[in-house]
Amino acid sequence: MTQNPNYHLETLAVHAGVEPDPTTGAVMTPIYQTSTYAQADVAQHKGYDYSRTDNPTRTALHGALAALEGGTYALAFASGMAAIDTILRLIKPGQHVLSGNDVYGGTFRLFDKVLSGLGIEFTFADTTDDTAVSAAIQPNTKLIWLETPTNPMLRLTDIAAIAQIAHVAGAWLGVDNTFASPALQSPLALGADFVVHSTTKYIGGHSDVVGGAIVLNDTAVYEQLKFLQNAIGAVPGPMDCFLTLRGIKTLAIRMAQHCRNATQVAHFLADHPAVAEVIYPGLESHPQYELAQRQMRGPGGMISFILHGGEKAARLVARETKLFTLAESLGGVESLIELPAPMTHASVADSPLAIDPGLVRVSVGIENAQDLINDLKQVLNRV
Ligand code: P1T
Repeated sequence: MTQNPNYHLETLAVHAGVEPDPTTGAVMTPIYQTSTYAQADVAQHKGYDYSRTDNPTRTALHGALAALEGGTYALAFASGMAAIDTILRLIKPGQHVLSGNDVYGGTFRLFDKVLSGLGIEFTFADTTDDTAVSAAIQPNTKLIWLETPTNPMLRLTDIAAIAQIAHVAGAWLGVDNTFASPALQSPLALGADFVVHSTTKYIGGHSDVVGGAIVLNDTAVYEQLKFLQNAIGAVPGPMDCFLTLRGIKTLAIRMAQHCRNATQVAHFLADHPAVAEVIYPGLESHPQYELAQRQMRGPGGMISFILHGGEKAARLVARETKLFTLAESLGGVESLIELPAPMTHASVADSPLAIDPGLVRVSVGIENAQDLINDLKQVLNRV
């Protein structure tokens, strides 16, 4: 069923990649908790041989991820960072990567502190501005890298427009689709060459597993990435693949509830006198509201906001909510709250990408919206 292009996302999320187990008929793909596989003869084996190279639970996950993103191939990794790092292994010393200037702190750290030292050139530019992207292209630009919406400023980039700029320049476009999830945005259909996810977030959806994914269409590049996946070895274990597959089944209904709840929470925040600014792609006040309507199938579950009381008030709010847990990460069923500057984005602190220390980021979960609003209200009324 994985190959049927007529199924909708809700159906793909439940079925794609998962076939009844050939030996037992088990409806859910088993956790093939094995490192190795018996072979019939020496060096003539077809099929599975070693679980770094492949594992049936991972194969099922690959099928599900490819189908969700409308791609031909998917590869799963031990983390989102491992997925991003593996794509960057396609870039050679002396080549140039043009990255968005508002990306996850860990992505910036990988580019700036690890890969720059290996001779890859990086420029950080505002990908929300086509002119700035065109101006930053160099003759050796091989990859444009962006997040949309970005973490944590929730800025949007017009994927189709940047894909065109990338392809005219002979470069690839990689899009980190973690914040939107495949339920809300399809970068490959808009011209991206790679889609990446931290499956730790909405795809896994339950804050119980760390993982990453790459989805793409090009067969030759897939073969290179598959080689790199095995050669580097940052693969997820079978249990992690199982948990991610299990999470995927409810992706569509979870995302619908994340969007509904976040919309209500964003409106509440926008109306509260303690709040100076709310950033949410579903609010008409978002500077790229029109692009959000055009490019995304929903505004998502992430909201960032700034309080009139600045950093002190932000720290109080982050500490004193009850339902919103003070924690890094996002995209799980439970609501989380954090301050990006000292937490998830500490690694950009002394760079041009530094985040306002008073910015609060919330990942709105699937609880009851009024309960979430009441929780924020009890603390906002005190700042
Ligand atoms: O944590 P990991 O699975 O390795 O994924 C890294 C990553 C990649 N891309 C985006 C957009 C991300 O947000 C992340 C991880 N982000 C957090 C842990 C966070 O709290 O923002």
